[in-house]
Amino acid sequence: MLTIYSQDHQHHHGQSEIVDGTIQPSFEMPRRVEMVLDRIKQTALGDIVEPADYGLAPVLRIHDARYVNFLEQAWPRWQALNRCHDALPNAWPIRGLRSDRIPDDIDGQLGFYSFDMSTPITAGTWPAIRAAANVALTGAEKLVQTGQAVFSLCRPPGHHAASDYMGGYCYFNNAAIAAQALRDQGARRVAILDVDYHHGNGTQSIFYRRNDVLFVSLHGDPRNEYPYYLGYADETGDDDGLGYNVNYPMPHGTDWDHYRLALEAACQKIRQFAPDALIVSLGVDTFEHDPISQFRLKNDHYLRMGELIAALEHPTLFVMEGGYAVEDIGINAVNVLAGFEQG
Ligand code: OKP
Ligand code: ZN
Repeated sequence: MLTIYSQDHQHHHGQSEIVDGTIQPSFEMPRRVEMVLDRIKQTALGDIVEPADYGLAPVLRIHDARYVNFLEQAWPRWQALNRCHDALPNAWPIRGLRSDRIPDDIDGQLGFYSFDMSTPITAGTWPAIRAAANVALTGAEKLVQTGQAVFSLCRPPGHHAASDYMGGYCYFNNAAIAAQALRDQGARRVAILDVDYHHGNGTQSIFYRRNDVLFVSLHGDPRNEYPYYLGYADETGDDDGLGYNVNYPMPHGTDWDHYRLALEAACQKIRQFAPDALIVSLGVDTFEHDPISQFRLKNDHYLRMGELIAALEHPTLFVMEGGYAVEDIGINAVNVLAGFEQG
């Protein structure tokens, strides 16, 4: 399988996040994708190529122009204030506060364009998120050209980012940008299967009123798992999109036997939709030893996951999302891809 990778992700390295009420080093670190890249080379999965540059036009098909401009300008504005740590928000426009006015102040804007404080903006964030979008877009283009499955090794991840807000380590929604690019290149229907441990709230929000992009997600139940405020089974889409959003929330402790049943049901929904292309938001934080997650999948289960996805027989683009058990992230991610190729 062809892999798309850019080393520009290395410039994005957030210093810290809040865990248990205290400041900790961020779980979302450059080594994550370097481990995946090493495993691809070790197992000779296939060629690794750099992305092309598509500019901002395909990003703006998904993201609000003011949000994109904010992301581009945030670091220089922060720096102009002589602030030397990562830019982080500290206030948000929740219930009863005004969200129809965008403040001028950088701190006000950081909160306006985010839903949590796990998306630090650093000196290298803008080039890294542009590269990640290009990695996804190059994957989409190669898929169209060859009809063969492609792996877009994106970092930072994307599925928590909506049209105009960041959160959960995500800035641009790489999978959504790729899905829209596939639509714009002639795919009539695109399905997105999100197997990351966390609900893909951003992807769901982006396509919630559309029937041309089916969103199917398997994840920790938002009753007791991040991102908490979206991902319930009764979220089935609105307007034209009614019936084109499918959530499978599962409890802490979910093992492969349970997970597999949900994945088979998810695959059945995708089969019925008969998409021209499938995008897999590939997070491997469902792993038993993931430090921030509560499912119990083991290394070999990722091979089975790949086989089940392959059985759909759709042109498939894999887009990297989460996975924080760094020593195993390469094994687990590449197991999905190898299982897919053998399946
Ligand atoms: C990103 B992706 C958990 C705190 C949650 C943010 C998690 C973002 C996950 N104790 N912090 O979906 O892997
Ligand atoms: Zn996740």
